[in-house]
Amino acid sequence: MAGDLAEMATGVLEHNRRGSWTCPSVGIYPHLWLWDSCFVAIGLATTDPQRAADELRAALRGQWTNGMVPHMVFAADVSDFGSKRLWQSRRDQRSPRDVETSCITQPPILAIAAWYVARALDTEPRVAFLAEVVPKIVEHHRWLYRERDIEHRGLVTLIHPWECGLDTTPPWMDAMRRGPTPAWLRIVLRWRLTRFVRFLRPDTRYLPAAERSSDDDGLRMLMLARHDKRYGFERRRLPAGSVLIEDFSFNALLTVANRKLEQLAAEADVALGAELSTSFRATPQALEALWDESRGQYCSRDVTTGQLVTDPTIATFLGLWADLRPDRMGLLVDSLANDAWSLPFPIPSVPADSPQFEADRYWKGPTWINTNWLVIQGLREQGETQLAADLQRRTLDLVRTGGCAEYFNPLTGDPDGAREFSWTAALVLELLA
Ligand code: 2M8
Repeated sequence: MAGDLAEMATGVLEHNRRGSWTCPSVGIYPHLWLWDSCFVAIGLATTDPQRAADELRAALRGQWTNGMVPHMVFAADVSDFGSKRLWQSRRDQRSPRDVETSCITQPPILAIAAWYVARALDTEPRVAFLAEVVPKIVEHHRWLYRERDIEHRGLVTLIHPWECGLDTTPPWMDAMRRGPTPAWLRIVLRWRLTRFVRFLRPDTRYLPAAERSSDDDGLRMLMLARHDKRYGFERRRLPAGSVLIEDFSFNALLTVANRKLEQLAAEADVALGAELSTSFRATPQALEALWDESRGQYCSRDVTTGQLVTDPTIATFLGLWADLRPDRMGLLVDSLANDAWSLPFPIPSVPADSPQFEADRYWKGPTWINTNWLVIQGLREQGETQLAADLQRRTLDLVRTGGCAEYFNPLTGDPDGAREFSWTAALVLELLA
């Protein structure tokens, strides 16, 4: 049985292979996405470490001279006029000259992926790999703190929901609704005219609209990207009132990545420097300020209002791997057993008792394999080996029945979204190993 599953997963990664890197899914996602490629590398490390190393090298080809690693590197042979025109990365001198990229980032799990890959490589290629990638990843972390933690609070601020990876997650959609909305967009939204421009969306050409972001959310995200573009996608230049979020899941993953990077940097003999080390130490402590006592969960903070955005989401459980305050870790583990989270096919991206829960819609309720994998690592970190093993088994069963889908209905286990999705396949390989 495990053999069949591994074979299916390997087949998906082969199908989505684009030379030295892997796209998330042929058709709907034809380019390189940063955290997707990191998950792919984590999975491939168990079967083909050299290809895994190349996957991370390909993601780093997009790195800008200021250290930023963009969330997308465009495939040269795919004409995607709309998307490339949105970013126009080459207009910024700091972007690479040989590839086109987006101008924002994504969850900072490069160091985590590099750690898994390094562990799998033999000594000689490992030394070469670390010498090549560690200085680049250090520069990326330096950029995150220099350009996105400008108040030195220890938390990185995101400027667009695409940066958090959980794109349409309720806290971000709420924050966008509060942000500045041009008059014409208010009219379009009020009269529900967005459905008339659905034909402009590439995703609904491939998948049912009911499984994707709503037209309103989609248009708001596009408009926010255009707003950010006016200010060069630079947090320092964005005017007051812009959508700015200290995102919990991003910063929790950053904490894990910082720890892995410290290990890799020591091995590769790369100095982090006092400033970066100070930032690394500040983050876990700063994350505690995002704890919402009344609901017993971690939340993101809206930098503009200074308020926590308290809609419950899967993000809180990513704190487990960050290994924050022990009493709070215990509460998180306990709340996984609550009815709203403990659905037949866990873990939903939004709990079932939330008014925003939609079982089939993208990041508003479905179960995703990457977040399950991250929670499994967190449960292991907390010494909850039985719970981790149980979630691992249920995750593998879900994919065994539904295939390597992008996400799954947490009530029925039915597959949703793209059907041959790379990070689902890759993380299955990791879980099987
Ligand atoms: C989704 O995001 C992209 C935009 O970056 C999209 O909606 O087109 C998200 O699920 C994101 O986390 C993921 O990296 C990307 C590619 O799989 O798709």
